[in-house]
Amino acid sequence: MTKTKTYAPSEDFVAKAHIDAAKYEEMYAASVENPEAFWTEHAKRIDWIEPFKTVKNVSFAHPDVSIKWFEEGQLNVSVNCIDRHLETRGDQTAIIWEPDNPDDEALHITYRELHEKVCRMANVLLSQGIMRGDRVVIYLPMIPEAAYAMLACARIGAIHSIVFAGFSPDALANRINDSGAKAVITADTAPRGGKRTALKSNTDAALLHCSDKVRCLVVKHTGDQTTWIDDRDVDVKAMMQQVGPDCPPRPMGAEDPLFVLYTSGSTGKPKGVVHSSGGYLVWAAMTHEYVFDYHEGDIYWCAADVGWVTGHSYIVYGPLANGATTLMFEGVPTYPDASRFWQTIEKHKVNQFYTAPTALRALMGQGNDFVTKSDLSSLKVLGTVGEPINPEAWNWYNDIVGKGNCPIVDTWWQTETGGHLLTPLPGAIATKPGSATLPFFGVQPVILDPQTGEEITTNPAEGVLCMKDSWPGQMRTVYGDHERFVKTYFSDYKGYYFSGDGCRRDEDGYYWITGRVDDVINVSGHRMGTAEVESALVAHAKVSEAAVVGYPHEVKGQGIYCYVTLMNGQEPSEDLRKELRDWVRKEIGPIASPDLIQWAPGLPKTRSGKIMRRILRKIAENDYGALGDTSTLAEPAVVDDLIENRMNRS
Ligand code: 6R9
Repeated sequence: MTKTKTYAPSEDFVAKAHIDAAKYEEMYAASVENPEAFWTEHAKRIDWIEPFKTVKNVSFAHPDVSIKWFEEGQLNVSVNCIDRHLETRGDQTAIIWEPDNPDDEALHITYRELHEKVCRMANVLLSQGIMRGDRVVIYLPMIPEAAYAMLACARIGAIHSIVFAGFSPDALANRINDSGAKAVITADTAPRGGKRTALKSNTDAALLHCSDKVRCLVVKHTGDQTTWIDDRDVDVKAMMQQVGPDCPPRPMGAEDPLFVLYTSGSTGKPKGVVHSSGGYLVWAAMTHEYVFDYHEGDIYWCAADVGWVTGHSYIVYGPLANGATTLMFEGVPTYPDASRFWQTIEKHKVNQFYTAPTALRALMGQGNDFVTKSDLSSLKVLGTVGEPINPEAWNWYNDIVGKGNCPIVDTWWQTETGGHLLTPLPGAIATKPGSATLPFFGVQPVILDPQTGEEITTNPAEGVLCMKDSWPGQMRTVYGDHERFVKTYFSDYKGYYFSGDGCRRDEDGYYWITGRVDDVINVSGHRMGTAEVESALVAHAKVSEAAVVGYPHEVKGQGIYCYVTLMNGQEPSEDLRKELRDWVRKEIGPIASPDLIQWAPGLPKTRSGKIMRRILRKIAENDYGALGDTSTLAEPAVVDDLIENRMNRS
């Protein structure tokens, strides 16, 4: 095997970096040998109202999983992200907001302004009867009010649950109901790539399926006309002017939930991932500083959406806890044209830039001129997240965007982990294209043999990726269903946290994620349960059965491949294909839109009636020569038909 090329940071970079190779070794050893001492020290990076006494109180033992960090400690997350910076950097920009249309004016919101906006928003929530522990659903586009709303909840101890603005009314209603939210905060309409999404009317449609007690708080962002229900809807901006500019922060326990974020799993119903206040904030802030090598005065941009965990940890909580200037981008990478990212970096002199491989692949296909016409000399560190990055995209990012001068941090983590777990530290760890390299402080990854569940301790190794012990940013439970938490993450491999990802460790101990080992697919860096798409399809009157798998897709990483069996008497047609595609978009949202729909007179099943997904995956991958063991198939002829009519012939 040829050895992969490694890329070491320049001497100049290392000299200025927070952490160099020796420091990484030393700190990593300390973090796993004596976690109590290590975290006592590093938890000091946030301000505590009451100190904690117990650093770590964790059991991964099935079935009594319990995860607690910094118990007895009290803090307020919004104070850590705002108030404590006022004295030293009240006039520094906290948030740069770059609107969808580059001709519209960007906003520079200082920490002092942020304080006032968040206090006013918190007072609006209080005026609506929202109290400590209540859930508030946020269904907002990438506008500053999304950050105000998150921090306002944190200020009064309410638990926010953000629903990505691309989700459908049904998906929104399910999340409002599952979390038992008292209010939803939305906007009139949302511009994105020059088009508008009707968020308020989506919310109206969702609320038809929710308790009529749910309040609807509307940010009038574009001023577009919407319906208005007088005794339910609240004009947030108008109300913010009426309430006071100050709101005392509520001291919260370290283990009090900060937010719930729904994410896809291998069953049809998304799980509400619950994150803590203390441990989560320590983790988000510390990883943000070290992984991006963030220094005082830097301009930092994470181009994710606040609807995903990346936006929570690395647009809002991590950067603001560190007193950073964080850029919030309302638009898309290809509007008005494919130079938008690079023009925005030039315009705001961005130092650290963080995006997903799918965006890089899409932009790479547009040619280099869009990049080279922009002045990117401010860049110091480039990051990726969300899916494995293919070496072509990595090299393009490194050579064309970073001009070979910017370390690339390929950060592996999950909604469940709260922040980065496997990642290079840019001044410390030489990178290899496609590898998330080594564990962050306190993280103890193991590779288990999927059959025996035994740890593989030698290199190279391949198997499933688990964690041996907890880290402060770990999720604590599934909202309202601790049993599901235990079953999903701690029952297949007892005593470990199971990530759901396959992984390889090379001879240098570097980790290479190979993708999900469960029925979760990764479409443009977004997690999608195949079961969710299946249940949407079978909810259509003309569909009798459906099976959904992923297949390799040049830009999206994975595409959505659907096998559909129609009800008796229904004829397949192009129109029906379109109808089903639109149906899934309506049921879940555009991100779940099927790429390929194959009509399947029958699905390959075992004699006990289980769909043999392994076979369906192979056919979708156009790799039908190697179907493996088909001896348990009830009706082998079904497979021949599927192969003959396969949709992906590339
Ligand atoms: C942060 C986020 C988590 C899943 C995860 C894995 C994939 C994320 C990755 C990566 C390879 C990386 N993933 N980062 N795979 N390399 N650097 O994306 O959270 O939406 O919960 O997805 O994404 O499969 O298990 P989430």
